[in-house]
Amino acid sequence: MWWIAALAALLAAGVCLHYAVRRWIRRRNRLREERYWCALAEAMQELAGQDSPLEEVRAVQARQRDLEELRAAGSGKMILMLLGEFSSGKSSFINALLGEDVLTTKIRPTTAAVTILSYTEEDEYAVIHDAEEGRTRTLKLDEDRRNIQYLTAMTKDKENAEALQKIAYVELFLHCGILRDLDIIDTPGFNSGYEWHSIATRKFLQKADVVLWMFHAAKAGTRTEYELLQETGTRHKIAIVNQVDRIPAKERADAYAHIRDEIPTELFDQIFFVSSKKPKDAAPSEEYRRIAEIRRYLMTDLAAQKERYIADRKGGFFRELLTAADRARERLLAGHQGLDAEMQTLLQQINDAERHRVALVQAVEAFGEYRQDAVRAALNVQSYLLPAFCPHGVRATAEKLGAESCRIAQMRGECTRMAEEERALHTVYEESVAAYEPLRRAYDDSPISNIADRFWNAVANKNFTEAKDNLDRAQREMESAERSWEKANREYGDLSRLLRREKETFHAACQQFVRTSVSSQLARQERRAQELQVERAALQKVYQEKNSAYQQGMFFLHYTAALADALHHLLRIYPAR
Ligand SMILES: Nc1nc2c(ncn2[C@@H]2O[C@H](COP(=O)(O)OP(=O)(O)OP(=O)(O)O)[C@@H](O)[C@H]2O)c(=O)[nH]1
Ligand SMILES: [Mg+2]
Repeated sequence: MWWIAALAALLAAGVCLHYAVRRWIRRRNRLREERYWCALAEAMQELAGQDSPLEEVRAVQARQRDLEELRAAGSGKMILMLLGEFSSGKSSFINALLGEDVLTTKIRPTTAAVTILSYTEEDEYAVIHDAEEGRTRTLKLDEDRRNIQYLTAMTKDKENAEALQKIAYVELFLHCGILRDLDIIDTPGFNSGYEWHSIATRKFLQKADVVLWMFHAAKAGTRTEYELLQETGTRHKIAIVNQVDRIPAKERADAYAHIRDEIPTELFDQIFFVSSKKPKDAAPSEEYRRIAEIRRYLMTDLAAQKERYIADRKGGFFRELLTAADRARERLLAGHQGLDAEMQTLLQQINDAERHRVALVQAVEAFGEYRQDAVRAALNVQSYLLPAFCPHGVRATAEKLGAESCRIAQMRGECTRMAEEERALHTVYEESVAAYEPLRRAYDDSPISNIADRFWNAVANKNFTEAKDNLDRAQREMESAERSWEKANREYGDLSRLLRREKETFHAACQQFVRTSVSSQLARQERRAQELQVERAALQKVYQEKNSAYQQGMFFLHYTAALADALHHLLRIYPAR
């Protein structure tokens, strides 16, 4: 027997271990999930905080709201939403589900605001969400919950009707046990004649895990807003045919078959025939008791399915978001490479423009110096031109004649003095002989030395007449030389004036050259340098724009990478189906 006990103990230990391991895995997954959800939410928030010109990035940003809703859905209870025509019995069904008359039910359109029923341990209260500016008010509920009626149901009171119109939705926090595991949303009926009811209903459709579509047994074939079912993200859709107690008992089987034909059963996962009205004096009918069955079904089977629904939804959502993030990353990377190349080109252009500009500025400065040099050089040219303009022979002759003229003038004075002393020549003979040598030397180079020689020969021969003749000839020669000198001097003066004029003309031409040709060239270069500076500034502006787009791209790349990383981890926990 001992081995049976040992086997049982082993089995029990194995089961315990199995559950312990499962618990540990779940706990670890929960912790990991929490970590990656945080990383995901943070990356999403960063991404959503910046405008992007890229459609792919905007597609990722657009999923932020879905992400928040899914996160909230993951942590919350199962959400049950009731939809259907007005007076089909939605509020009555909820009351039957709760086992208490909480909501107002009337024969005419009644529910006036989307009403969310949730659980509270504390005193019961209502939170009213106003349509305008998203304001909320909290209101404690009366003992008998009478004020629920004024918050959610239409009355004949016009003032109250107007006040109700300003309410977006109402949350009721109640003590009802079923609400521990389930949030229930009651909605105003379709075709109540109030457009805002449909608008409010649509808002909450995405949140519901299960939709109960309420049909009035007597009007089940009425055309209704089935297209709403397409709008919902709900996993489970149940058709409830209510008020079957209105059909005589013996006709019910036929009526059910007829109703099944009338309503599009393919749109629903299940169909239930119920009565939400508890008979006052008789025992609860089978159809009324069916509501308790539905409650059990909701609380057990569907609640168990909910985790799977949410896991599927998460997996699907993560996969979609990852695809969107990958697309955005691809686009960003492509743009990034393009921008990188553009920026390199721009940088090259900016540097080229700057190099070109600096070169021009240096050239202009150098040219400024060169200009002065050029003027100086141009003016210096005159000193070279002057001798070029002056025929060498004329000048040399003129200079020589000038020198001769001086010497002849001296000789002439000497000869005059000698002629005056003619009579006493014999007494001055000795002196004349003494004077002969220096005079002869002086006249050696002179063209009139022959005359002088002859003069001195005549003096030596005491032939004073011949000496006188020679002296006269010498004088004539000197006069002729003087005339030649004057002529040469005049020519030289004319030449000088001509040169001066040439010099002035040349100087003016130089100035003109500097003013027009050089200056305009310099001005052109200066202008081009300024243009280059403007071009460079424009290029720099474009570069800055590109750079900020590049930085923004880097920012998006960083956060889409963080997003993808978190999504990869989350997809390991919630594999997409
Ligand atoms: N006989 C019978 N009457 C019902 C049943 N369910 C609801 N009623 C009545 O039908 C009327 C409308 O019920 P409600 O619960 O207010 O209907 P509703 O769908 O919430 O209507 P709205 O809020 O206007 O959209 C009320 O007078 C209810 O008493 C039912 O199963 N049998
Ligand atoms: Mg109602």
